[in-house]
Amino acid sequence: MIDLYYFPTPNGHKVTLFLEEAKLDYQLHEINILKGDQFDDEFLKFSPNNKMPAIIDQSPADGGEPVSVFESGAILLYLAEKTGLFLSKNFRERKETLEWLFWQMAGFGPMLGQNHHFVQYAPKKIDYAIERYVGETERLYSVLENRLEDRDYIVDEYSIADMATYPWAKGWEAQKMDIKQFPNVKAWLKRIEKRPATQSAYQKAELIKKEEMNDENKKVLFGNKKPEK
Ligand SMILES: N[C@@H](CCC(=O)N[C@@H](CS)C(=O)NCC(=O)O)C(=O)O
Repeated sequence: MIDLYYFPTPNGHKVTLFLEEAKLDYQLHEINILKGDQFDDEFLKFSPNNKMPAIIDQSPADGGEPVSVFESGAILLYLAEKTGLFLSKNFRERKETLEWLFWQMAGFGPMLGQNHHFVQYAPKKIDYAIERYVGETERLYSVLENRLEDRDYIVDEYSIADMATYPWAKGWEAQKMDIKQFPNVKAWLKRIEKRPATQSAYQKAELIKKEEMNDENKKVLFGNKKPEK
């Protein structure tokens, strides 16, 4: 059994995509990042960066004590190694999957995160920041577009690299991307959307109510502060 500490955001979806594909038994625990659950002492014991997702594997491969994992990329890799799924055992394909997983974790995710921040949430519209992050988003979509030329998935077979990238690319409209410029990405998004496990993962997300962002929860999320009681 896997305990998943989760909120329905792109980084959270990465893990439900895996768990649904692998049909692993798991339980969702809501970490409402708009209300400050990420600062709770109990959560910080296994997720010290005060961010979700995190997991606790109650039956780890070595048969020992439960194992906790934080950071979505580390979680995907942990689950792939636990199950033997979605990470090729072929030496070269495995290397490529990890390259693209790290590309998502170090580039695509963080840059698109800044895009979301400056385009949607920043209290002041800062043209320089918007141009910088929308431009970087466009560059990263072009990299993905080239990679998907003549391929169904990032490393041929559906893998943890796709699971990491899809939930972020799904938000292209809010990121000010013109998807017509990226036909390979558009077809790849459709391909993943159609997978039954993707549909179940996003249905799970619906179980958690996510309110519209207001000034109070912006203070929590962007001020790195536990809300005052
Ligand atoms: N690098 C981390 C990023 C996780 C992350 O940014 N999580 C956000 C939601 S998508 C969060 O929990 N934010 C709470 C906060 O910043 O206080 C990962 O991939 O797991």
